[in-house]
Amino acid sequence: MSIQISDKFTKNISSPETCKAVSETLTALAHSAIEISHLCALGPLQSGFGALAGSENSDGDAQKALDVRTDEIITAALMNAPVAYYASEEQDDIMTLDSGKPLAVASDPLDGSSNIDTNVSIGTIFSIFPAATTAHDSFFRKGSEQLVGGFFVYGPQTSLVITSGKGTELYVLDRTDNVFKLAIAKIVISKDANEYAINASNFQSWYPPIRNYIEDCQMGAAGPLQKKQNMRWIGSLVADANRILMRGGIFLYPSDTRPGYGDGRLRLLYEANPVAFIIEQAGGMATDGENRILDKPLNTLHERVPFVFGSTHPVSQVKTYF
Ligand code: AFP
Repeated sequence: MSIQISDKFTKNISSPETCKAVSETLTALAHSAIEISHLCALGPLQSGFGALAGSENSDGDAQKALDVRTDEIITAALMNAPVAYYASEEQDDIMTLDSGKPLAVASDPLDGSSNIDTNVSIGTIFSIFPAATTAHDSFFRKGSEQLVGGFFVYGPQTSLVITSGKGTELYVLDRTDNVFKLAIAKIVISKDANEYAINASNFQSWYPPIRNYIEDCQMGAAGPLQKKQNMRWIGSLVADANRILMRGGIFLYPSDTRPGYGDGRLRLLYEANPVAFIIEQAGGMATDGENRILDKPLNTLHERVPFVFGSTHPVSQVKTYF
């Protein structure tokens, strides 16, 4: 057993069959995460680590060898789980594993991979839906229809943050027996916070609402926010999201004027949706700057979405700048 799933987590899942299928799928993903964490921990000791795979993903991003290897590990694991369809950042189209199975999984197998060579925490983000009658309909829906949202972090701790709609839990891998164990039964994000996360090098490309908000953050106590603000930007979504879950704050990856960034950088299906589900269940908020992420229908498999999430007060404040 690679994870001790809490009763509260499984209790929230409607039917016994779906609950069993979700538990089996989570166990398969946890087992994959243990293998992936070993690969990340080996780092440069493994040949070709961090090297480019010589291929590109759906967005034309150069794929790292570990991106591709991680996707292979997860694909193999899901083939032995009750999963009908799999959508991955690393694959152009949806994979049909077994159309008779009850679940559909979307994943960013290795988010933050541009950090692989720098020993910064990276992770695997995933979303579990009930399988629909077709592969397309299993994913082209609102994020509010997710059964489960989760992400693994490969960092000082190998951890799993997850929700099934009744609060957000933290599991940590106990390496003495290689089992993910419940560490925090209910994560609660502080309503207010004085820490913002954004890639400030894009300042010249931001549209006025975000530029004005960040200028107010930089003015701190002398400005309308009336408090000194701190800034953090790790450049790894799971690491920034994990920090915000633990100590509050706001994360912003807005749309900007750069070519290809008209809808920001992060993907709705397998990045924003699962993180938004987790953040809301921890008492926070997740929007595209103005509108709730989980209400947004998916129109293209790898579509991007401007992404603002974290403590309720600052995320609500950002809305007033639009
Ligand atoms: P990579 O997977 O290419 O490293 O991108 C990571 C990411 O999708 C997300 O984890 C970060 O929050 C964001 O991109 C960082 O983007 P910038 O490099 O533009 O700051």
